[in-house]
Amino acid sequence: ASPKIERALLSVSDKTGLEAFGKRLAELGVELFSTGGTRRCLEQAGVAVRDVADYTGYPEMMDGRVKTLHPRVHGGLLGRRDQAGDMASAEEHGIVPFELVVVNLYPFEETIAREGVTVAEAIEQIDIGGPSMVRSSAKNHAFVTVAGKASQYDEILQQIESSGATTPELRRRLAGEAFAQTAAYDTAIAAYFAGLEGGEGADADAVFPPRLTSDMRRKATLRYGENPHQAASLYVDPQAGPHALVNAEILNGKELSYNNLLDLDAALACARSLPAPGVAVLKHNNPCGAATATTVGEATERAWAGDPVSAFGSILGFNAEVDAAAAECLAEPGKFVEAIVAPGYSAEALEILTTKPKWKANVRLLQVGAVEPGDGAPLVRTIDGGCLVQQADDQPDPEAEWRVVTDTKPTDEQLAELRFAWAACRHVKSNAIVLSSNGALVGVGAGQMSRVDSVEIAIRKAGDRSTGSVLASDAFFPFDDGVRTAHAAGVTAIIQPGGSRGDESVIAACNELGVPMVFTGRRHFRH
Ligand code: 93A
Repeated sequence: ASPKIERALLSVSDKTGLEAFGKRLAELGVELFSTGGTRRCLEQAGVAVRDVADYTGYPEMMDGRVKTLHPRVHGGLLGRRDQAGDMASAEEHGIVPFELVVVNLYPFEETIAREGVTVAEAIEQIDIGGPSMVRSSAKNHAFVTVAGKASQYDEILQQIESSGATTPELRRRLAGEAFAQTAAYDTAIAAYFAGLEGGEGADADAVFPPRLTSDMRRKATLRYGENPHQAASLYVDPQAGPHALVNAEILNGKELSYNNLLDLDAALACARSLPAPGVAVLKHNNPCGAATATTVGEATERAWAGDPVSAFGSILGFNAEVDAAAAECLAEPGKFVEAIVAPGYSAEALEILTTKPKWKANVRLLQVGAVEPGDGAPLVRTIDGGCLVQQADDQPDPEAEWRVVTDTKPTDEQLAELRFAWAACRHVKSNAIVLSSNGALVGVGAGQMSRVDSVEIAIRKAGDRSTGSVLASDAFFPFDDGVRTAHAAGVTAIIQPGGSRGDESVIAACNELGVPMVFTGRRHFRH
């Protein structure tokens, strides 16, 4: 049976919500014990509370380094109510059991984030007693409820109000959250020490600290992963901004799946790169269409037309509000979309997209409020036994570094088209080739092991539309075969990073064929 909550131990650095919580606990007849600062805060709010020092018989000492590290505290947290031996020891040593423990830790990460903090100051902010209490309580969650933040207070109060105790399910969940918190805390400390050692690790820490050391929280258990036999969850960064995908408002549709989230992420990233109003149509994490136009409706139509067969069941990313014209285009007979992410939807557009019962029941509509430019945040990918971290490839290219390497110069129209193709190309899996015309993708060759295969696929996809199009390649052409194949299909201009040993022969081929070519000097692999 769950023990009645009679005694609580509170020791918090972040005192948000403390007064109201303590007050209510006292009203419910819970006897409160606290460390110095927490006690003063509660007393100022008129809540009766006993000092832990008074209970242990030892004052806080060594500048507070030792406050709660005492058998009377830890015995009261770790003692098992159903073990006669534990209870006898408690009795013998004057130990009282605590049923509720409320602890959050010295703000180590906030401290090291401050400018000019010394190592000594950082070290003083390593909490020892707090994590010890958290871990003792979490281990003994069969009997003890452990909380660490204001957002957990209400649920605990509600349970005490209704039954005088908490449920085993709540105690176990809170224990898991508590261990996750102490683990993240120690990880941040370890990362800080790694940074002090200097060298490469220190540089990476300077680039990545906030997102990587912040503890990701599990937001949802997903139905399954990429396939039904794979278990999966969604974790979110509590520091993610209001316009992040994980914080999107879901206006319609079924639960999001693992693959939906993966594709929505790619669709949003692609939409971020496109000129507004721009629309990206994704399938299996690759754009099969993308367009920019003067209106959202037109951009939608042209993005869909990029590859209408592949677009069935696609995921769309918008960088402008979905309006009635865009919605009407998508809701036409014979079309279906899995999900859309957009800054917003007009009321009419929402109405149109949810009129048909099949759409109403299925289509996931996500609203992110605004599509902001990428911030180069760290991207983490696991590998066997570890993970790789890199900055996201979401920054615009410095166009000042582009060079026209052919005798023939691109016209202004060609240059504008090349710019669009180049913006879309980095969102296609390598080897990536895209063909575009009038601000819309007309052919995409994705994920091939040889570049010339990607060229051929892009041309085949474009069909007649390859005539007059421009081509972008995410990395250099090693040989001139790719550009010759493209020219034969009617491609009129090319953009690529350059930097191959075969550059000379590729440039020579373009000069021979009269095809202007731009080198960007920057590659956009996506593996
Ligand atoms: O310096 S400590 O590592 N030694 C301790 O024994 C100890 N006990 C609690 N830090 C300790 N705490 C921490 O003090 C708690 O984790 C909490 O963050 C803070 C609350 O102190 P106060 O109530 O004085 O504001």
